Amino acid sequence: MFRDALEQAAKERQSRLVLALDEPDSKKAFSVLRKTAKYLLCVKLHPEMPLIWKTTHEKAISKIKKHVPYVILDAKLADIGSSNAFKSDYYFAQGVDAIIAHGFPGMDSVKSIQRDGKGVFLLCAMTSPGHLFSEELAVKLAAMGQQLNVDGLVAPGNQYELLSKIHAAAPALPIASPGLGTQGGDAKLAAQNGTRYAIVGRSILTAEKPGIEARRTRDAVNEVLK
Ligand code: O7M
Repeated sequence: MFRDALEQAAKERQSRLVLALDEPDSKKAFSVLRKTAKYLLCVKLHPEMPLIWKTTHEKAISKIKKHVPYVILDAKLADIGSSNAFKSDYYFAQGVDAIIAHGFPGMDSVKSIQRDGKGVFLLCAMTSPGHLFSEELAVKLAAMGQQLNVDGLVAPGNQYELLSKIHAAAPALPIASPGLGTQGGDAKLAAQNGTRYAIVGRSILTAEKPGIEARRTRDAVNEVLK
């Protein structure tokens, strides 16, 4: 399963840090990637980013994979099964290794993204203020992820109580958490509450020394999850 491959890579690279490559200037994006790659596990990419960089998904993904082993696509798919299926067919064919999906359209919609050797992460709650994911819904989504045996969950690294409830509802599934740094979450506290992979964008992308910031975040998670 992709889940096992990711965990293996985390051990080999001694990093559980996922860089959110949310930088519209491609030169700057790849400069940060080069400076931080040795501290990273992999990259999370928004599907629009290759278009913003005026390139193709295939080219952008293969360029990223010269630096890190995996690209997780933050597509947040939330459609009916047949539409989720053709979207994920397309993205996997471009070299994406895993796709992030919403669960609220139901189990069949998520199932239609699952492929042998490819990953699916199920989003259980969001980091944004005023989000509408109640604790009840978040826990239900986590249980759905466990039932579907997805590769992991996405849960907010800036809401520790909710994060730990999501972790308790699906203890077998690794959690990837955004919401760290710029959005207020602390990587070490998140790891203590169930985060296994830290997703970080702006606090690294805008740092004067991105490598130092990446190393600091990587070390904070590793302190808890050695
Ligand atoms: O570290 P930041 O705040 O600059 O970036 C966080 C990244 O995580 C950014 O790419 C967001 O789109 C994404 N994200 C959230 O910030 N909050 C969420 O609840 C969910 C995500 C996400 O990755 O969803 C899969």
